[in-house]
Amino acid sequence: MTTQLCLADTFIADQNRAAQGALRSDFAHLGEVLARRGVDIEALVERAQSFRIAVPSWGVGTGGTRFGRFPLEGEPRDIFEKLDDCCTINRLVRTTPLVSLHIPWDKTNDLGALRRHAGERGLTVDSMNSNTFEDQAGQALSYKHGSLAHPDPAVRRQAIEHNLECISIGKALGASSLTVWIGDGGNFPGQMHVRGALEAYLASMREVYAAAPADWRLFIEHKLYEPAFYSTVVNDWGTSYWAAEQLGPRACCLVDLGHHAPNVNVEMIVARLIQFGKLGGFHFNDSKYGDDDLDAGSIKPFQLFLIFNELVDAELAGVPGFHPSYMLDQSHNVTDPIESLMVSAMEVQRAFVQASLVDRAALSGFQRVCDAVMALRTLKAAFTTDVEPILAMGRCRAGGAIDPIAAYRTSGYRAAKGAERPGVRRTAGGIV
Ligand SMILES: [Mn+2]
Repeated sequence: MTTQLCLADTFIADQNRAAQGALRSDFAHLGEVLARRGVDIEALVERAQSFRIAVPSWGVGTGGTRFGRFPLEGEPRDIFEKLDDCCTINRLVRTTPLVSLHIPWDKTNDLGALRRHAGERGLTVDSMNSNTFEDQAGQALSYKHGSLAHPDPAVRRQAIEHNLECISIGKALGASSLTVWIGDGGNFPGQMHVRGALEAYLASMREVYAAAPADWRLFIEHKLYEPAFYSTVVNDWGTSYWAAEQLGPRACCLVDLGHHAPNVNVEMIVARLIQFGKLGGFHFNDSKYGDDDLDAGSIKPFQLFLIFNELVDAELAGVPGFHPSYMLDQSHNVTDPIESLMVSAMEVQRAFVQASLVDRAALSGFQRVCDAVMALRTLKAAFTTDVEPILAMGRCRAGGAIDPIAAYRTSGYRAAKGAERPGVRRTAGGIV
């Protein structure tokens, strides 16, 4: 195994050898099943291989909770080492050549070296993420009571300048979007002037929007609650949509699956944002109660499928301006983050391929005659199809692993990094 760069092609090929016979057999069988449904399995492999999703730089470190943090051996200590881990993920799953960065956590004084480091590992920076939800060492003014929506214009100015710096760093790294999530909100009724805070936020965002390059997009990420528990300034998709409309065509909405009240129909939100031309992208994860940041598909795989049903439907319908960015946003205490990110990338890809299997002509027919039973059965026929041989074949042909988790565990990567990266200092978790 090569630990200097990433996992070697020869190692992955060796790992695949034993599983290749079973995969060929499963793939041939699935091909026959799908052929009876008029579906070409090779077209689905191509679709699976075309799927791209970004991993978050903050996700390769162990996350924390309000109660504590339990570092893992060999955690990356800076953005260069984070990219090494991202490279390992991509080499095994082959769908994650994109990385989202978080400033100031990923700051470096040599952006040229960082861009080269990413390029040498086959990685591209997609979205920059600003951070005005915590204070940094040496920072002049505190974000304790807000940032872009703070009542004090001096704090707002500082938060605007931080976002402008993120854009500037992103330009040097070849990024194409800025994702803004703010922790601004109130914990007590009356603490914050609700309309005034949103006006202040919008005024701040106008400056950020104006500074973003013409070919960039500005993603607005809403969140129902946390860290503020009574109200947040950008609390839901309606507020996000309104702000994006006010800002202009390059501003759009980002949906983090964990940022809604329990039982909210997220696929409806997705469909609405598509229809209104403002769906910018996703932070995929899963949750039972709140912003749990569990691996995608852990709790509600059918919801994930239904979201992709809307996305694939919009893609096939050729909805103008439809090109959402797919990103993961998760960070854990109890798993190896590399394994969790691989699992999530594969689960989101699985939902994409399953949604691609929906017989849309049949579904449309059942919708026209109001046949709810057959409409749902049409969706379930796609959802219950085990597309794993398609995903595995796509990975294998692209040089990735048939079983990425098994290959990763066999590689000894974590233990090797434990030896290479002693003395892990505290790195911030990501709960946004
Ligand atoms: Mn997020």
